[in-house]
Amino acid sequence: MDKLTDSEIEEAVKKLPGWTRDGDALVSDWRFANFDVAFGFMTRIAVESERLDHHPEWSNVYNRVTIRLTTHDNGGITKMDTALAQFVSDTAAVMEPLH
Ligand code: H2B
Repeated sequence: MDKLTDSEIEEAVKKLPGWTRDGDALVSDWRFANFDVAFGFMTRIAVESERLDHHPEWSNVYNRVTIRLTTHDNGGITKMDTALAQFVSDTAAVMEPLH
């Protein structure tokens, strides 16, 4: 899996609601109504991560979920990260994130 170039990452981030670039990773921060919704969001992402065999670095505090996506196998951002980021944004969109 090839690393994306700087301009490919820039283009991808423009189309990924909630995501920014932080060096070799895509990062996002989400808040929901309560822990139950936040954990449901994480569960959906966990299932998709297993399906893709591509896993997030993340943390959860009550209703807040912080996610960092990078491809460990080659130390950069790849299409696997943009694919999972898109899934995360699509999933968040139906779970009424707080702003
Ligand atoms: N997740 C992430 N984020 N990056 C990887 O390089 C990666 C992964 N590699 N999940 C996968 C698992 C690899 O270790 C297994 C063996 O396919």
